Amino acid sequence: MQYYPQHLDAAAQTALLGAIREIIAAAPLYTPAMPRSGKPMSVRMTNAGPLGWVTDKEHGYRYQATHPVTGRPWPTIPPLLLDLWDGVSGYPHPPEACLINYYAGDAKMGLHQDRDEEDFAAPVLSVSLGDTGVFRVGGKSRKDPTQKFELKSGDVFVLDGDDRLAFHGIDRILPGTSNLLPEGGRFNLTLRRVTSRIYLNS
Ligand code: MD3
Ligand code: FE
Repeated sequence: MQYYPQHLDAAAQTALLGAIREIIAAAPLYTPAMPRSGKPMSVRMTNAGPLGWVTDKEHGYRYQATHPVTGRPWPTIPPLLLDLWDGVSGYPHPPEACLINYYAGDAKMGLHQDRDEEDFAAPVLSVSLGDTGVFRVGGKSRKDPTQKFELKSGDVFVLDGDDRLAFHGIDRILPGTSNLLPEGGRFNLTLRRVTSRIYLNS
């Protein structure tokens, strides 16, 4: 994996936050639920792009073209993020999904693999904004030892190769570690390819 600490400066973070606020105005954060149990996740989510990652009790983890609550198509991915993908992903086709996770003070995300995409050859690009997140990453088996990292506002991560299927999660966020969000908390954006099909002219 490639770690770009503080890749986005304060001005770029503010610009990106503005773009996220616009996405949320059109596609509000909603509370996803775990497959089968229906247990609500503590992280709230929305998406931008042709496809978005969603989960609910009835249909579980999946990508779909519309917001599960409003039924509308997701807003487009901001140009700033498409440029970032072009600059650091090393992948010659644009992302199809931008998942926006919002962690309020007490939110966390358990250890998991990202395997709802068809194409594991494409990297996943992550951008952190706001309060620091305590990130845990291990190996391709749940039993592998894990390492902790602090993901700070402006940090960019590119997960590719073997790391693409590593178990990972967010143990907790550290409230009061950033002034970017007046309401506190942390945004994480992940850019992904979902399908293994490449369309011309896109
Ligand atoms: C390591 N999000 O949305 S991003 C997720 O901070 C997710 O919100 C976390 O895990 C967050 O699925 C972590 C960093 C990240 C993303 C994808 C990975 C780390 C990864 C894929 C493989 C290994
Ligand atoms: Fe993940």
